[in-house]
Amino acid sequence: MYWVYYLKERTFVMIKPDGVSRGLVGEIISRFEHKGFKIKALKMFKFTREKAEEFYAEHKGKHFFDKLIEFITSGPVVAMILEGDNAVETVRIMIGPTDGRRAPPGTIRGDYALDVTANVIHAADSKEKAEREIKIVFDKSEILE
Ligand code: D4T
Repeated sequence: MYWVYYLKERTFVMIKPDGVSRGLVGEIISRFEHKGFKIKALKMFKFTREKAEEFYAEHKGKHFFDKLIEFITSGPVVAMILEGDNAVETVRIMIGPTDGRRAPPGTIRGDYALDVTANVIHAADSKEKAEREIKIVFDKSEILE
């Protein structure tokens, strides 16, 4: 018997409206599954303006805030909770830097994004943010133990 031990860290990931409309949902989820993450929750929904402003509250007042809210409410998103060793940092490495034009090939943004707003995917950048975002998007009953 071979046992794999890992720390059960979880993170919040969201495929943005451009990723959904371009048909990248399956491809992106596959990457995370192939890497070894377990999906603990998954749903497709459309942000209301109010929820979007709550989700991105830390960016309120920044020059790109209105554009960001317009974009994230423009169509459905696919949100998920991924669990695995070092999930927060490893998923951030897999998605690449914010600006798709500068993201290295092999990262999700590097392979699929050519913009800084429409950049296909979001992932929490700390454990605290992951828990905050999970609370905003998921009901407890939607999350596997
Ligand atoms: P997210 O939160 O989507 O994973 O992005 P990052 O963590 O990589 O980047 P961020 O918090 O700096 O930005 C949040 C969100 O705003 C959009 N954005 C950002 C934008 O439209 N214009 C900009 O100039 C910046 C910096 C993209 C992601």
